[in-house]
Amino acid sequence: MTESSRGHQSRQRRRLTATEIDLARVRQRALLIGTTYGTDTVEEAEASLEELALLADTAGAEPAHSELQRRRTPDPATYIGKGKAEELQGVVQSLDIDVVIFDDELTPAQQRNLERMFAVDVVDRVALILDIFAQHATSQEGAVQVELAQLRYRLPRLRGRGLQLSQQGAGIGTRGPGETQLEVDRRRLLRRMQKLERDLLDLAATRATQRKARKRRVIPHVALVGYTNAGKSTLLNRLTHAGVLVQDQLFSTLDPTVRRLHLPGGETVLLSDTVGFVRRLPHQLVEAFRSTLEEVVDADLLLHIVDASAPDVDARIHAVGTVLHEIDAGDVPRLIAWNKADVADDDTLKLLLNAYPGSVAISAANGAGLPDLLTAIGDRLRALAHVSEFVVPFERGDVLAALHRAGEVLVEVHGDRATRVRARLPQAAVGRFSEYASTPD
Ligand SMILES: Nc1nc2c(ncn2[C@@H]2O[C@H](COP(=O)(O)OP(=O)(O)OP(=O)(O)O)[C@@H](O)[C@H]2O)c(=O)[nH]1
Ligand SMILES: [Mg+2]
Repeated sequence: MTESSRGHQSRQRRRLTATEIDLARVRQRALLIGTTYGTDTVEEAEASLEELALLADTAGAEPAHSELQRRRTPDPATYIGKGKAEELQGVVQSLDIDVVIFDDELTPAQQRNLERMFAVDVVDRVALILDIFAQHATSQEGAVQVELAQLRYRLPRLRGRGLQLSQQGAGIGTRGPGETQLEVDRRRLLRRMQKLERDLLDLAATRATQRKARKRRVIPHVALVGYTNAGKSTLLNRLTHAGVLVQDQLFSTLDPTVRRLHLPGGETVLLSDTVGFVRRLPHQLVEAFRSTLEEVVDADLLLHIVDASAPDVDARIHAVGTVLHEIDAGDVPRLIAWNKADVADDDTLKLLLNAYPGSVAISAANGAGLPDLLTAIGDRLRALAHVSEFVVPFERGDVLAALHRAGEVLVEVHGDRATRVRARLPQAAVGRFSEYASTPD
């Protein structure tokens, strides 16, 4: 398409009716701006900017141009330097840009100043990620969580922007369940947030009840975690035929799914899939998704799925570690699976397998390495389980049966009035039998 025909289209687009906005969204042209302020290396800033283009694409915008600014400190008024901003004004016009997306979080004042300069919408990485989540939220809980995160993000940005935004068409950073709230005053916004928080507590209570029921059955729980698009849902589907949506897009999965999985050693575990992580996942989202992410915090073992074909494997592993730490799951044991082995470089795979002892290479797509992965999961869970001794009174056959169900009974000696049992139990189950625990002689 030539520059002039595109310019013509975009002028037409601004006159589209509301019903046609969906189509117009698809063609929003984005200018992406990254900086080296928050990153250790230029490569890391570049990788982050490339990822921003993927995020923009997932949100429905067309990344038309990217700029990386190398500067030591952000400008308080315009984030990038004034000179650079003026230069980019020209780019916005010549490339017919509809939205400028910054890779870093902007202050409300910076955002306002830049919008005035560029005369188009200016959003940041946080708004972009929130926007994708808003588009992908399907369950009631997911929708409430995203709306709450959006309102928390918008609240400090509301002043002086309400009118302006209410007159804009829907675009990145302005659409989603909360958009009409921009027209109401701060008090009503806060009331809405309080209501959402209450709703979320109710929904979380239901989830907690389900989780408690699962815990009573003391089946070990393995949670899939990893960077977005690593292949978590593909793996869950392949192992359990769960039928979870798989897409070559970021943040396809927002809602947790739990399925039973049978291991080669005969054990059954629960395997759960949930939202993927990304560099600098907005803290508003992490906060809002806390109840969903409890699946991860409560797990016996985290199965960390890493896309071994990604160019920045280390940075992604680090980003996942940061989010896990943020949700208090930093101490849950982890097993790494290098996914997409079918397309990853063989030498890279070898290096990764060596660098992370106990890790396994797999392909969720073609099934390679999955038997080894299942064996590794079983081995890790057994290693994590505790061997304890119990004395169970003769008449409590039910307790004896429960011990057999909960774990692996290693030794069972029937005495006159009681049975002595040595059993390997998952950590979560030990407490349930504490009444019958015996101190080894
Ligand atoms: N070549 C190859 N592609 C894979 C493999 N596993 C997954 N994919 C592809 O990677 C993309 C992402 O897969 P998903 O399973 O949706 O990834 P996810 O980790 O659940 O992603 P989110 O839910 O978005 O966080 C899809 O296009 C899959 O087809 C694999 O082993 N090899
Ligand atoms: Mg998924």
